[in-house]
Amino acid sequence: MNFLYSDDVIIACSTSLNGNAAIGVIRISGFKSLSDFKDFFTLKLSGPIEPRKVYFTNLVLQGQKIDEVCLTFFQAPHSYNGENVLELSVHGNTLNIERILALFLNTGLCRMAGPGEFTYRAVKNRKLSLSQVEGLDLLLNATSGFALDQGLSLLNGSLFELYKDLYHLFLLHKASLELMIDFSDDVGEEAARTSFDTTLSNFSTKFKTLLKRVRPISYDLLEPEIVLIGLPNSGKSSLFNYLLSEDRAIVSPLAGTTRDYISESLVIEGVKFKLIDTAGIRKSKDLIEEEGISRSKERIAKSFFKILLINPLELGPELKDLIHLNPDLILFTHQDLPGFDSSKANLVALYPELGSIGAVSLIEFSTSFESHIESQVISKFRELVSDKPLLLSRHKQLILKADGQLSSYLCHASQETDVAILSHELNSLGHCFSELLGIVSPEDVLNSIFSNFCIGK
Ligand SMILES: Nc1nc2c(ncn2[C@@H]2O[C@H](COP(=O)(O)OP(=O)(O)O)[C@@H](O)[C@H]2O)c(=O)[nH]1
Ligand SMILES: [Mg+2]
Repeated sequence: MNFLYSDDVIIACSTSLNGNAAIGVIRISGFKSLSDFKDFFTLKLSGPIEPRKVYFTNLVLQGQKIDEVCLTFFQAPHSYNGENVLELSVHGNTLNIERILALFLNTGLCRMAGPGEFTYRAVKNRKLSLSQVEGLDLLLNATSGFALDQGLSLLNGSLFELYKDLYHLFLLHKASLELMIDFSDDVGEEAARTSFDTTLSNFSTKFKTLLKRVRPISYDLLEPEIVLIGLPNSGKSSLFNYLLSEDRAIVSPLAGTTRDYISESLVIEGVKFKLIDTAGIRKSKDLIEEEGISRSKERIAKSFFKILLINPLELGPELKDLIHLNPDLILFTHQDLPGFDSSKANLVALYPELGSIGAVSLIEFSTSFESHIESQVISKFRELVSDKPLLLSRHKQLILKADGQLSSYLCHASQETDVAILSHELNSLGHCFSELLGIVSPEDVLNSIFSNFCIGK
């Protein structure tokens, strides 16, 4: 990432430039003195400007008024990122915002910020830890109220406090181990051992509350996916289009029409899901279709809600595998066609489990069907998020790694292992927590987080 170590003056619009709005926020960060910008405002910036106070002023270029703006100065180190920051609320027409940005850029006083560069400086100046930045990223890109809450909780709320408390308990235990190694003679062996046991128990009890929030499930609740699966011609693309209220996927009686998966957003009760139409699963000699089928299988494994569509009039040997994927909902299509009832009865006789998994026959796509599907999806989602599982995979992985290391440490601690080994084990555990809190931040982690950020944040 090219901006990681630069500290020149940056500018960006921090609101969206995707359409006109009432107000646009432009921020300039990293300048030495506010008076560098004195020629741009009718307000006297060379005089005393009170930090954090909003001033109404005119933005001017060579005496000509460009816009009326609200100006706020955040003085270092009491700003979002610890630098001097000038924040302007300007009229939110994108043309106006771009004109103002160009005006500042043309003077050479600043350059355009990279994605996340303001926030990176907050990390550099120790205003935010890496895990807080991840919380911010989650907050800004959340697709559900649950993810919004978790982002905020990680940015400056209970989840961040939990991480900090855990790290604090860890450090207390680390100190007690050092006490046992170096000062048992001073405090007495028994007192040192008691302190060691108590601090370890406090730490591991607290750790368990965090561990409970890591689900050993493979699917992603950050961008929850609903996948439509079935043999070719079972009606997947028809249902996909119906749920999206548009002709997005090609519907055709020719088996193998959908050769890759297609995904679109579907909002149900304020939660943004990804609806995925897959290639019908069948043996194919067509290389492209075969690749599509294999990619579809990957999506199926990741998705949190699987809807299996079955046309009892067109069956194939692969249906067995699809039933074994444990779909959340089964829909029988083509009920309007002759022979449906007997074919369905034969199928249910072959697979009795079809009778038990909320299987419904579909006469035609209708709003009641749509709400039936949507209510099943949303109730599963709500149930899964009810115990607030952690969303960020980096955090989940580190907590699971810490769990393995803690188990090994507890085992050594109970066996009166050599203190040098204990100390080594504890350091490995500590490393997991430093990474979790973002005290130690490998550069590839930094890169992957900040590349996700929008410009202006
Ligand atoms: N009669 C009838 N035709 C259907 C029904 N559902 C889908 N079709 C038709 O079946 C064919 C295959 O549907 P499509 O959605 O492309 O299936 P996919 O291969 O699973 O994506 C199309 O001609 C659809 O119009 C249904 O319930 N009844
Ligand atoms: Mg299709």
